[in-house]
Amino acid sequence: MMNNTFETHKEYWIDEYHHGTRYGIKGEILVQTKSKFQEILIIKSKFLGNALLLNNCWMISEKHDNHYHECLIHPALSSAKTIEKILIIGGGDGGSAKECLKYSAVKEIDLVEIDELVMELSKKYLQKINKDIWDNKKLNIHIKDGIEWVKSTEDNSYDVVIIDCSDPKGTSKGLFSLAFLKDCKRILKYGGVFATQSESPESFTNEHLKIIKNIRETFDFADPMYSYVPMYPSGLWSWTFASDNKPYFQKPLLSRSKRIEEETLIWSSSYQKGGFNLMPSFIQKALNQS
Ligand code: SPD
Repeated sequence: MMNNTFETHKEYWIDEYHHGTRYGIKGEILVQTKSKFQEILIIKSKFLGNALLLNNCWMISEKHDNHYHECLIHPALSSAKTIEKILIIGGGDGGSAKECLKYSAVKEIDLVEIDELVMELSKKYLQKINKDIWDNKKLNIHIKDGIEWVKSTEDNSYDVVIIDCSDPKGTSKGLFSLAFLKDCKRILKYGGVFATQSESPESFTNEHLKIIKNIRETFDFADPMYSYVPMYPSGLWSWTFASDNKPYFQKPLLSRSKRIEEETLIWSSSYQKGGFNLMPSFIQKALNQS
């Protein structure tokens, strides 16, 4: 939320308000507009680079691109049985697709983003995040509703399904529902991995618990991995991975992870092992009770 009046080239504190606490970044406003779906604000900050706020919630900054996208993508892509065909729902800033394209075994990515304006503005203002992905022949962009996309997709279509969305309200709410998760399971191939951002155990406790419960109800195996994205409420964040038959996501394949680790800033297979073991005790207890 912007708590000052707009003036070009001037810096303001832009805050996400949550439970009476402010999570703010100081910066110059580059874009302030509204799409068919949401309010969009892009700022330029000295420390975090350009940063995107949707409906008053921080989404990403150039500085935290790796903190968020590496943790969403690499546990899934380094471990699924095959990784030829990937589906990304959301991810209009391009950060998730960029991480997927680091794997030479990936042949095709369907990126399904509902808000064309977020993607267009990300192309212009978040180039450090999406780099040169837009011309990559492996990337198919679909400006469509992700829920409808999975509903109309044939069984066993994808090796990995990634949900890179905002918090579970508004257009993103349905991306955490049981009906949607069931479709995700149905469209995954044998040995496939599902991955979603799953909120903060600290600042979105109820949402976090509900997401894990729904995913565990849908798939044979599901676990959250924890790490930090300093710009998000509380800084502590989670990503939940799921698969059937075996918890594939727990074991990165050395043949893939070795090369990817050369390029990452945050993720590595040993970091991931720690992240899966970082579940706060109160979350563990709450999950055991239900
Ligand atoms: N509260 C922030 C949750 C945002 C998760 N998605 C960010 C999108 C980055 N591609």
